[in-house]
Amino acid sequence: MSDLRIETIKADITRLTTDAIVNAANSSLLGGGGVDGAIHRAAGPALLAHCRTIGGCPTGEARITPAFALPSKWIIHTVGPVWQGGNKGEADLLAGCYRSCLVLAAAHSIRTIAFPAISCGVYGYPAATACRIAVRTIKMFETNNTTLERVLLVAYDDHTASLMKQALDGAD
Ligand code: AR6
Repeated sequence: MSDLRIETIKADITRLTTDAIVNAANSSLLGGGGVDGAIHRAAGPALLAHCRTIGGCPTGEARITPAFALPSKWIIHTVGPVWQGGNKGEADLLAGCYRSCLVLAAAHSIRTIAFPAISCGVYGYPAATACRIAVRTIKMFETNNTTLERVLLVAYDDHTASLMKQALDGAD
């Protein structure tokens, strides 16, 4: 069981100074709308140039890049599932996103990491369920022998902020 400190805030993730921020990307890793667009705009064109060398990322996995012009050091790009009704493995894939990001963070001696609500925008995942999956997966992450200390769940709107708070309060 994890001894990570998990907190939630309402913020623009591109402004945060955590060691890493997570991008809710698509499998091309070549940018898009939502938080992905905001991160690419704020990081600058060097991010896209770097992402072109990666060759994409499957749903449920993650890839790490420098953060270029952003205040954080790293961006961990993950590809959430598109919500298709809940019977297409969406929950496992979403949990895989959080886990893969934490594994990469641990491998890069990251202490603090900020997650947006992966899949809860364009990809249509019901946000209350997604927030519970996020909290459960982070709590289950084994932090023995890692540098990880603190995880921020970042909401961009009031509704998502209250769902993240409920998920945290309801977690055992
Ligand atoms: N800071 C924090 N959270 C944000 C920000 C921000 N600056 N901007 C949006 N959000 P979405 P997805 C929230 O649609 O559902 C892209 O086009 C937003 O309110 O960004 O995983 C990619 O290229 C929502 O709660 O990501 C993919 O094609 C959450 O971030 C696709 O969208 C996720 O919304 C991925 O869809």
